[in-house]
Amino acid sequence: MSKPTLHYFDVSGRGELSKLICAVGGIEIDIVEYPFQANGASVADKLKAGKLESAHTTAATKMGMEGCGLPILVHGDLKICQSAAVQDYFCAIGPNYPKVTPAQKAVDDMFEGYFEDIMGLAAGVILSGGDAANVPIFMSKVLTHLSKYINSDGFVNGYDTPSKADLVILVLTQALIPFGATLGEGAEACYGKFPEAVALGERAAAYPAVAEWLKNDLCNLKKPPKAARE
Ligand SMILES: N[C@@H](CCC(=O)N[C@@H](CS)C(=O)NCC(=O)O)C(=O)O
Repeated sequence: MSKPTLHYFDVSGRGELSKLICAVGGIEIDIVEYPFQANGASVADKLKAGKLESAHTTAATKMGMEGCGLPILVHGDLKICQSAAVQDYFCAIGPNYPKVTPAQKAVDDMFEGYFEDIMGLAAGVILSGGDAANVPIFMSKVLTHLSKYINSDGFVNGYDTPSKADLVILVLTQALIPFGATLGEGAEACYGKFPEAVALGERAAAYPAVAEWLKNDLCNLKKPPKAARE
């Protein structure tokens, strides 16, 4: 079968976690990038703003995925959207991804669920005029809870290899869009309260396959949208 193709914007957002999972799992993917353009973060905001005509909506329609947000994954006959579905598919097919038990997967999924919650909040600040003051409050709430599952060394599920939980923490503590950008000058104070989470993000970033990915031109973890790059 041909390589999976991941369609996403030219920012970290919801796409980077899938790319990190592929790096850990040893999956080669093709990536198609679109200029970061959206008419809101929540379903309510998108419905209020009305239909968006853009490169990604046109491409989605051409793929038979009209009205679907990104990421979109195409692999052979499989064509899906929804980031959690895409992420889990990559976890399942990656030969090097840790073989997590149901309990370990449940922990991973909990991290992923919080990631989606705070993604919606922080993206809403960038896209729909949401209140940036809420981001450090909710980031602190999320990291307070997730830190209970973080050890002072190693990865959350106890493998030598990071799984979804560790990669979520890497993105939560290091991504520019939407977290660094919305925390702004308050980022240091916010993350400073969670040294174990920050250290886990750094451990995950230092894992060889991840470290290699972070050097890839298509890694957007710390980059602004292409239009804003020099
Ligand atoms: N619940 C969906 C949300 C998808 C979503 O809203 N994606 C954003 C980018 S992160 C998007 O494509 N926005 C533009 C649009 O919906 O056209 C998921 O987890 O994938």
